[in-house]
Amino acid sequence: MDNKWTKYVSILAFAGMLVFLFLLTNIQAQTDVFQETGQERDARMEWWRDARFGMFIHWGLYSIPAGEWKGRPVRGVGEWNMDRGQIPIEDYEPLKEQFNPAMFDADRWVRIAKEAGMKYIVITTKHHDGFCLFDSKYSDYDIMATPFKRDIMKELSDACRRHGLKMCWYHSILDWHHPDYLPRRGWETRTAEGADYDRYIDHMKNQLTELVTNYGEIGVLWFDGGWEHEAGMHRAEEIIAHLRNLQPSIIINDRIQLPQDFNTPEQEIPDTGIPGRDWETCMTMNNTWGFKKNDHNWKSTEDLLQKLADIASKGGNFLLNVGPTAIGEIPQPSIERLKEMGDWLKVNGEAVYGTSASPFEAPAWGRYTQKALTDNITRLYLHVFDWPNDEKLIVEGLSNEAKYAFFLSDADRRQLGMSRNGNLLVIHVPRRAPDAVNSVVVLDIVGKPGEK
Ligand code: FHN
Repeated sequence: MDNKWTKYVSILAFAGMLVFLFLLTNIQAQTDVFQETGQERDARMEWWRDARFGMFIHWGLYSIPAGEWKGRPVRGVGEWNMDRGQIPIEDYEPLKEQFNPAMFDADRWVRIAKEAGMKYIVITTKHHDGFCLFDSKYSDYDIMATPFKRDIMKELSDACRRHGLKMCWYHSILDWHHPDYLPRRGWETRTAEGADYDRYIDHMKNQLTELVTNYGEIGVLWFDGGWEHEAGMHRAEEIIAHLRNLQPSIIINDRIQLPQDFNTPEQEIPDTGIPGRDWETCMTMNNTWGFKKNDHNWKSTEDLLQKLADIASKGGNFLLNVGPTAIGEIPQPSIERLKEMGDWLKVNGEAVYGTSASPFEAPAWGRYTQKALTDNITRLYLHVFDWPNDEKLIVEGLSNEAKYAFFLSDADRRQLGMSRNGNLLVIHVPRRAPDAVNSVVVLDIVGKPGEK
């Protein structure tokens, strides 16, 4: 080889080495976050596991038509108004000029959540209609394009911090508005020509970067609408590594087509929880996520409280939705239910927060949760929905020594009498239930349930 060639080869080799080193450090940075130990993961998940109860907020332009279009009802959930009503972008987009929620008060919303006993708030930064509730330099279809012109995410995240709740972002991958998002809706006339899904992912990544860098610490990135493509098309690994590099403590759900930190059953409570996985049931209080003026099918507080206990007894979290109106108010029926849930939790929260799944199958009268008090004492919480009419509350299959039982609502912790027959423990309770919905009896036992 002459001198000229040797020079070229060494320059090439050197450049190759630089590229290799660059890739290596980048891959290293991206994979580091996945290499956490079980202990590190537990530490990262701790606040979320303890929290058990959070508020979901679906809010956007769809709160203006509120389940109708041009005076006609639109079927389905409110936030799907654009799709279900087959409303072309040029008709739907001008809603942004009407979005002016004069009654929006971030502190009031956060206080409602806090008083309800909720520990975190997950809000739609962008839903499937593509409208962004935050100030994004990558979109003109955002809150700054409305007469309101206030960054709602900023106000809410500041308020959450002031009141000690975790701020979390819902973000829709599905986007009916962005020109590069594919596929088009079946009913649309927009052409798909020139659209480029990969370019859409660049855009999504830019917006996610804004969301995790401009608003302080974010608890959860709650993806949704990933079902139209596989993880590879979403560049899910790259997106996740990017988010985790920017906020190493962030918790990510399973809806970008990769399992990540927790599962998200929707409108249902899995029969036996999800063994081996963290999970969170999200649920509406009526039939819609986004506000619909004619949806009055509210679940009762009793139902919601028993669902909360059921979920906790299976080791999950409850993310309960509110759909504020166009002027920025959480509907009154939601406020009432949340207040009542909060009242119950003020007395009985210990039986929910920081507990783990029941060691036993659900008894006929209700549910169990549990907590290790010391190495040697386990506290069982007996959530009694159906009060016994013979003054005997039966705990079946308990081989451990029972130390002490009392009502969680009893500040004096007066001991309830107990008797046993083998593995059957009888707790002697008064004729009337202390709480009509869920009376919690605390039962301290020796060892872990099932140990003698
Ligand atoms: O399509 C959405 C729906 O509008 C809502 O946001 C729920 C909440 O979990 N998620 C999607 C359906 O899975």
